[in-house]
Amino acid sequence: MSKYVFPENFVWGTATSSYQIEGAANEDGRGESIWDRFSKTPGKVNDGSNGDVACDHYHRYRDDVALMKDLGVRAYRFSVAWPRVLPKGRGATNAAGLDFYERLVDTLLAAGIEPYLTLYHWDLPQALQDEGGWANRATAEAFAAYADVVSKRLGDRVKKWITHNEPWCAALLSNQIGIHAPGLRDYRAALSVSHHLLLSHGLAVPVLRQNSPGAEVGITLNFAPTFPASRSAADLDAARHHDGYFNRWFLDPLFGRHYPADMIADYIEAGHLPPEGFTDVRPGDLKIIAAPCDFLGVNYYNRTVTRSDKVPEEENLPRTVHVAPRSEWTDMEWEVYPDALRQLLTRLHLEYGPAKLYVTENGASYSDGPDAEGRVRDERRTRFLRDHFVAARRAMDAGVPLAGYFVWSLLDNFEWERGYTQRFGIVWVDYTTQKRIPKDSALWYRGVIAANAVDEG
Ligand code: GBH
Repeated sequence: MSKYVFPENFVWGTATSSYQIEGAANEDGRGESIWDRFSKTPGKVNDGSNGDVACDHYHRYRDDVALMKDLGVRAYRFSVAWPRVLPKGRGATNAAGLDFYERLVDTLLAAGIEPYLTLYHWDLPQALQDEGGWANRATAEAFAAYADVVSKRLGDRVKKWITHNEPWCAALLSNQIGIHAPGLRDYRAALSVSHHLLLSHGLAVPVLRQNSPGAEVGITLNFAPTFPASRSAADLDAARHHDGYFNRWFLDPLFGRHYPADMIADYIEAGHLPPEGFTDVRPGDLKIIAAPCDFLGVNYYNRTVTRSDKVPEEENLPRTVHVAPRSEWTDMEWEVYPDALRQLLTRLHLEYGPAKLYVTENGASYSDGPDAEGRVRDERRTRFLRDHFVAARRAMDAGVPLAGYFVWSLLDNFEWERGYTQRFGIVWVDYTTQKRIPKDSALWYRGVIAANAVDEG
């Protein structure tokens, strides 16, 4: 058995997001978000649920912070609901909304837990969607103004800022694939959205620096490390495209390059961009987007094995080629593949060189609930986390400047289009009583934090 020791000051944390846990959707002047609208549209969320109550964190935040303190968690990544602060997206601020986040931040600081504040985890004010949402360039300006309001109020106490969570999801999953709010299926518009999200990030960075002196500012991307199913030219090309679609499309402009030329060409060919190319990009935009950041946030859940379906099976290697080595699936039907995290972190370090990285999300959905004694024996989650912590530690051995790790999630919560059917928490939530029960994985995590080390089982 090997022991993996982490550097002193390594940031062990947990993560959540506003719409997934807060509830109190119609209280204290909160405006409507696109997720309220979407989840209340029949057929969009598979159990017909929504975030009206969720984990009732808006009322129970003190208990939830106490829970984290008890686990020894050093940092907490949460998001601010834009429509709580600016119910119409711009203009009049809602004092009660800002007050809530101030109380949360002060409670965290009093508990010795450092807040990592995400400004946008997908709950766009519906009023802005009614004006075209992120497909409308003006939304990027509105975001910078929102960042200004939040950081003016909290910038003296919050010193870690994340502009966006997973712009791939907010752009493509939401506007091309259409399974997240606002639920549109328009590839060209989705690409406009991606640009305006990145632009809004770039516009917000100097605002945050100005209002929060000495703060670290960054962005969180989701990654789908891509493995070709075979060494056939077709599969390699499919992997290139997939990597471009999920990963490079966002990384390249953030790190001072242009949007990837191979992807622009693919999109023009497919009719997703006009023949003139990516016309949303105006002179000066790329410079704004590439504003230097202090860290890159990495959300990692699973890898993707890519196989071209352009080529008939007889002329390629078998479709089943990638099936054999997989060991396990989570309840999301995502493959468990920890080594891809090591490879991903190494690649980001070598190809893009962010000053610092945090794993801002990693975790697993498993349905294990309380047994007769009220104990939640979620060994699979403990194993999942342990193997991913080890993978991250190995990347650090290879020189990756990884500064922290946030487990997704502190609580079971509203898992978007899957409603309450998927449980990612290290703490069980009984949605009838709102009782919380730390699962075995949470108790194990407490031990990891206390020892600042992981034992490989
Ligand atoms: C995160 O998104 C979110 O930030 C968080 O709110 C959410 O609760 C959490 O993860 C759990 O879902 O091609 O089918 O293999 C996850 C983003 C992007 C991860 C797509 C899986 C590949 C799916 N996801 N990705 S698949």
